[in-house]
Amino acid sequence: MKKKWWHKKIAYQIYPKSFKDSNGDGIGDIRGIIEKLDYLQELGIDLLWLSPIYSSPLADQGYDISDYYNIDPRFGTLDDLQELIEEGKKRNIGIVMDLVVNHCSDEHEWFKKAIADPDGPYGKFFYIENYKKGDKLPCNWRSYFGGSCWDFLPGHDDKIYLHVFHKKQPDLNWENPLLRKEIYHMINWWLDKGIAGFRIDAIINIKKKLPFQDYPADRSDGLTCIDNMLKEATGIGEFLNEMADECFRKYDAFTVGEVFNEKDDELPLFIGEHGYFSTMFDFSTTFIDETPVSTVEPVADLAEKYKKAAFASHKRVEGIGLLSNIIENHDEPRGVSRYIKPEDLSDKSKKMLAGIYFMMPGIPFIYQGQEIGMENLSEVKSLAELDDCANPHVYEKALEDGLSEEEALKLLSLKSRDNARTPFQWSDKQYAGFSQSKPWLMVNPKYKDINLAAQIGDPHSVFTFYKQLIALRKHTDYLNTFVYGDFVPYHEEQKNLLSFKRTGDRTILIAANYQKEPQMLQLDSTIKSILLSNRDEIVYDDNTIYLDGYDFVVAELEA
Ligand code: TEU
Ligand code: CA
Repeated sequence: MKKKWWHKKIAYQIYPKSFKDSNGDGIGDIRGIIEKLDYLQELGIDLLWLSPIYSSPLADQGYDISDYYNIDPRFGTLDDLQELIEEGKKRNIGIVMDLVVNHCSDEHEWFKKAIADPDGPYGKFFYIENYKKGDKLPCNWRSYFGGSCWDFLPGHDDKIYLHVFHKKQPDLNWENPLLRKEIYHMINWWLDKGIAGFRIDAIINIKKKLPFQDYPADRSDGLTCIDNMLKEATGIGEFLNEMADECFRKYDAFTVGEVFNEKDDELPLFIGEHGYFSTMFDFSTTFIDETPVSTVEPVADLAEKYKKAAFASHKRVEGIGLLSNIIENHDEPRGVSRYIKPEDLSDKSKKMLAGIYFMMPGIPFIYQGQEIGMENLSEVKSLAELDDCANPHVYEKALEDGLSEEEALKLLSLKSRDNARTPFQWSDKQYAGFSQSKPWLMVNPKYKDINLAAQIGDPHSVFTFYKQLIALRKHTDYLNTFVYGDFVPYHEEQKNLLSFKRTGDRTILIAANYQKEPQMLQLDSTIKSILLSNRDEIVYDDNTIYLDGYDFVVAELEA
């Protein structure tokens, strides 16, 4: 693999609204991020992805942008952002902005102009169709947030527009070269400010299968999941390649795509040496608990499913490119609550999960609060307690699938995107030290036990373990092996054991006992030294490691 500057980086995702509030209005902001840059440097991260902070009505928390060239006043100003970029540079931290270009806000001036003159140039920036009440809709696609993806164009009873997400997020028409030109101009304007690159939102949706057509209904609402359309849409590569040529490649920018549903033969095009993106997220483990019918039942064989998914996706890209590894993000529940059985959740098992995904090939991304082991909400009392625009759909579908109201709320405590969006737990002080006043979203009541202040000086804390993981990955003796070494699954068939080698300049064994019962791992070469573990003393001899429940170990082997 040809070496690129970002291969060895460690990234951290900030959800600005919930990270740190600097001015006491209950909303996190850019100055709050600046305050915490030293903290992020201490942790050891190199890239900082900010979820959107552009001007926005916040219908989908900033993923609905009304001005791509400005910062929402709730988050700060362009000057604040410039300061963040400069202060980041001083600490070798590159800022990665969120690029949301499948759609904009219905309050963006393009959409306002389209409403004023649907047949004019800005009408063609969107998907607008003629429609009269009672007609058949152009297609039966279900919006990701529930309901039809068509709504009346405001002020027009004879025209509708497409939105695959929220109705305040009209889809941009990428078939229109004028729209694409505007987008590329905007991207370069940001790159000229000195940012390191972009995380690219929902990008797979920019190519629609046209003309619009129905797909078989998959629920009683008569609608169809957008995936059914995406499977048949071809030609996205022309847009992505053009964007890479016009923008990213000129700046050697770092880009990470939020890509789903890609086909095997497209992988080199997406993340190969001359790919559209530097990398893309590995979402494979987020599918292991996905069920067509809503359920609050725990997943059977969690550890085995996790192993299969993660191993397969890294094998799939071997020799092609690097994935970006996550256990959670702002759209997913907390990884520790999801991938560890509730009865087994402890600092030790949290460290094990961290160790596994960190030592796989790829670029590790830490989502804010993950490094202190933040967990899901234990209970949700009512929908009103939460915020996310995706919740009502999850709740209604649960009821439709036969769950009781109580179970539907339980499902939200397991699945809602708000689990990851509660304020960062800085301390056990009021509002978890996030703000001087009541935060926009409730603080997770677990903050008294789980907070940074309690962990920062503790050699056994989850936080300290993350620091150690980062330091180990960056250690000059091992860096090359962790970044470029082969990924060799080891005793893959041994149940609830997740073990692999990374081989290159060095031979490194990673082993995790993903269950509470002890188990042994046979060795085929002797251990030279233990590089890291989540237990004071790992027990081993020349042939065997004796793993206790949830033990995690990284060891250098004799080659
Ligand atoms: O997410 C895109 C996406 O496809 C999903 O993960 C989506 O969040 C989920 O299906 C909704 O329940 C991105 C962003 O990460 C997400 O926060 C935004 O809501 C979405 O795009 C729209 O911009
Ligand atoms: Ca604020």
